[in-house]
Amino acid sequence: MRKLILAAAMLTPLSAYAEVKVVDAWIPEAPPNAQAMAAFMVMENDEDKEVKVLSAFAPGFNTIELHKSMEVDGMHKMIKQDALVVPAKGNLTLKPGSYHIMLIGVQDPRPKAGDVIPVRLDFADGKQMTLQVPVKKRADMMKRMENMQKMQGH
Ligand SMILES: [Cu+2]
Repeated sequence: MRKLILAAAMLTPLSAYAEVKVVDAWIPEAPPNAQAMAAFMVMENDEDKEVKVLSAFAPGFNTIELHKSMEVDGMHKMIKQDALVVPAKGNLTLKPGSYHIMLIGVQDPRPKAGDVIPVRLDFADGKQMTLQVPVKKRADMMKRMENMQKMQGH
């Protein structure tokens, strides 16, 4: 009986979570010499209180960090974040030029377009959610997003 329950839990769709729903998750395919990759997604929070992601995990990488890209004195920098905060009744968008989950130290075999990487989010209340995030060619996705974020750095 216990085994059956576990199996059912593992089949739960990626976005099923009491407080946060994740949509449009993707990881751009990286050039062969890149040491890191990034995961992007939109986190939607229907609750009356904010939700915090404190850390993340994905197999095939040495270190996972929460980052925000920003311009500091005219330089493009990535600032490590203690948490990704999804506001109450609001969204947090992880996208190029802004918040992202940094996947550092790419191990072999290197992920390529068409692969799916399980990315686990660890929330402040102790809950976890694992997303099946597709790797996609950056050019294809950027073309699609172009109209939405013309003002973003890259
Ligand atoms: Cu980063």
